[in-house]
Amino acid sequence: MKQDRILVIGAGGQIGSVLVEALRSNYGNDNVIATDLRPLENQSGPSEILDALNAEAMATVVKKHGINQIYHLAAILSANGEKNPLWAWDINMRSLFNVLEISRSEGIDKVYCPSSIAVFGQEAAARDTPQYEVLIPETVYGISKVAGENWCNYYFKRYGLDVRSMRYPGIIGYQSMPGGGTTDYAVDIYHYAVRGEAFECFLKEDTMLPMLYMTDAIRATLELMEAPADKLTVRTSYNLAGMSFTPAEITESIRREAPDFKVTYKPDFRQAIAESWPGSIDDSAARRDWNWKPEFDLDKMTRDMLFHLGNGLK
Ligand code: NAD
Ligand code: AKB
Repeated sequence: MKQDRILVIGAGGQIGSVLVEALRSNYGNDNVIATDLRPLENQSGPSEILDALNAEAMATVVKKHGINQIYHLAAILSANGEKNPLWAWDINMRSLFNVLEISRSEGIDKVYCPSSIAVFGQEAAARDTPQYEVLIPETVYGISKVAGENWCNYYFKRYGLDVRSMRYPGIIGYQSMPGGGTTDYAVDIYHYAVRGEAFECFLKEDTMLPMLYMTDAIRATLELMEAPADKLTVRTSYNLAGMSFTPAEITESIRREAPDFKVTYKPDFRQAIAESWPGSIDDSAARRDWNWKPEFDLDKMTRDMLFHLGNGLK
């Protein structure tokens, strides 16, 4: 059987840094090439600096390493994107076009390009948002993800490129820090809790958002990528859900372990972004097609986060 050779683009980010290690334990350290704009440290396998906007450099890395699968994780997220919309659009779209075109021309077997719950806007159902829903996002990030999903679907239908995608909710993990999104507060809050510091939340206490623990997100990614192609009925991007909670609820969950933890609320521009997103997601298509099932709820995640960040608080 052919040995898979995997290129990860944007490998230094919140998800990439964890996914690379998971891929290396499945496929072998030397078979996963981690790349990012910035130098990657503490690597257990090969890594390179690669600007995803540089098509020629990307093609060279693909050929040099005999790559047959690409995970494209480089992107500008929701909050950072709103600070400079045309810059965010350019990076998110141009990097995706490079990945899709090189994958097509180099005969790549499988491509992974994640999307986000940011594809939804105010017109979408606010609870249990269905797989096929009106998509009118209110951030440039969301617009780029809607366009990206459709381009992935186009390359699948037109060229037979096996592109797979899921709409991650906010991802929470102890291994890495988030990179400029609206759900970042739900990672930061744990770091403040283990340091015994009060936390100022940039969202209102009752703002419910869909979230997913990193352990589940990595497993979902690997499961989707390993699923038989003929089982996949969604080639734009699968809805994915883990849990939903508000800042008040995550605070209560942390207080069950650290009763003195203090949180205040000072909503900023990210409140409007959060309010344009659904509070919960219907992921029945993912459950049906590739047996998706999350394992972590809020309290289980809290215990695991506090254990890893602070070795438990009690
Ligand atoms: P991140 O911001 O933490 O990491 C992105 C990485 O891409 C960074 O290391 C950055 O240096 C790199 N990068 C940026 N521009 C680049 C370029 N031109 N060339 C090469 N690398 C470049 O993002 P993340 O949270 O790890 O997200 C990964 C993917 O998952 C993105 O597509 C994101 O939209 C999606 N996603 C993430 C979340 C989440 O909560 N983290 C939720 C939904 C979707
Ligand atoms: C963000 O907040 O921008 C990301 C996402 C949900 O896509 N975490």
